[in-house]
Amino acid sequence: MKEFFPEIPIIKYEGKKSENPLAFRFYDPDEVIAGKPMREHLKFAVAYWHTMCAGGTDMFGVDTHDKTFGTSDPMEHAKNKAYAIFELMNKLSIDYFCFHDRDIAPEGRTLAESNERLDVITDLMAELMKENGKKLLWGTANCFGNPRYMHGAGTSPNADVFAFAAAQIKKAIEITVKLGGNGYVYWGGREGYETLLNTDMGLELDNMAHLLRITSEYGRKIGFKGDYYIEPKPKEPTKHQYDFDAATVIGFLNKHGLSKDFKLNIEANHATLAGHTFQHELAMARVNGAFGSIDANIGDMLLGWDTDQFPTNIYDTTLCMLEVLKAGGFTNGGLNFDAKARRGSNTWEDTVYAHIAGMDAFALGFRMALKIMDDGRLDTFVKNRYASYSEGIGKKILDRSATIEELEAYALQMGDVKTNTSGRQEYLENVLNGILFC
Ligand code: XUL
Ligand code: CO
Repeated sequence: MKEFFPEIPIIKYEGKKSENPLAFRFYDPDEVIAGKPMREHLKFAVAYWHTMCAGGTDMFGVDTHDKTFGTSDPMEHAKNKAYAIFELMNKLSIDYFCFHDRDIAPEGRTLAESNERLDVITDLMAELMKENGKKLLWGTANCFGNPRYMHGAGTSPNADVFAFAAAQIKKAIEITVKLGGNGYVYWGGREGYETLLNTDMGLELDNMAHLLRITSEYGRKIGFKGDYYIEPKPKEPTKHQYDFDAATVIGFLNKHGLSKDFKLNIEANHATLAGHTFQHELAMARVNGAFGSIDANIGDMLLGWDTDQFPTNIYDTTLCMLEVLKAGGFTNGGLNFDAKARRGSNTWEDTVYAHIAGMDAFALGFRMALKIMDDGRLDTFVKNRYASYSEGIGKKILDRSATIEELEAYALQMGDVKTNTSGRQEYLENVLNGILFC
């Protein structure tokens, strides 16, 4: 196999005292914790679009990180990226990757040419996956980058665009199935609007549901056994994205009879853009039976956009992993680093440092989440807080046997609520700190 990063060694676990920047301090892939190796609990994935494609371009300047892989020929470039991502995954002990169709093979002049290019690259990928023992966490279609999608894909006012998007997604599902993908993601790229002065919202939402239905049914027909995910995001690129947050998407799926076949891919930075915590979005997915996968990153609270930074905040990763454990762990999902090194961090060493930082942050968060569960104080507190539902009128409310008349008679006889116990928020925050740092 061609080597693209001879300067990067295989990253090993050296324990928390290590000061070697090219080593893990908390992530020990083969350490068995809670019944299985850490790599199976965390299921890290490399995001093709950031790690192999994005070179740091922003509104004010061109790429700072050279990702040409030594060629200007588009297909040669695509092949080199494939070799390079497997080398990186091997060196970082990452078992999974995720891609958009256009990340792995450049778009051709026609849909047929684009599809042929995908066939060539996915043949190579299938070989590389086998050779290196790597798996596809999920695939997706980029139905937002090309100018044809300027008004959306499934929600475009132009029926030709809807047809093109359907065909593009069909092919993206086919290659996901070909590569044994565990999941397929729909992120509503430009599915939203800028102004209602030019928008038929009802028609757009119904069309979006129709596109999800026909493409997901097609996937099942050709043998897709994995999970479909919707990835909520409230804004960017459009002002009003239809898949605003977990609750909105769950309501939409229920309305259109799609909830049986769709789960959610929760992204940390999308949660905070929606005015929620990462933990809130994960909990909302979990309590609705829709928890699926995670795009692991973090935003900057001082900036109002999707900065897609590598996650290094231990509170965030701990509370995230606590939710994952409460959901029973990942099944088909995992932790995909939908994250990029900063524009100023423009070397491959930086990309590797960034992945190490994210993996160690999640590994530490996972260890801490288990510690919180073992400790039990937070869980016990929550259980006791709802103790009034375990007997008397509360029990009758919970088993739904109390009628409205019975509740009224109870309230009349009570006169008023006599006690309301403290929520003890500050005490609990301190308990959490104690578990994390003592
Ligand atoms: C965009 C985003 C996407 C999806 C896949 O904000 O998160 O990269 O994860 O289309
Ligand atoms: Co994402």
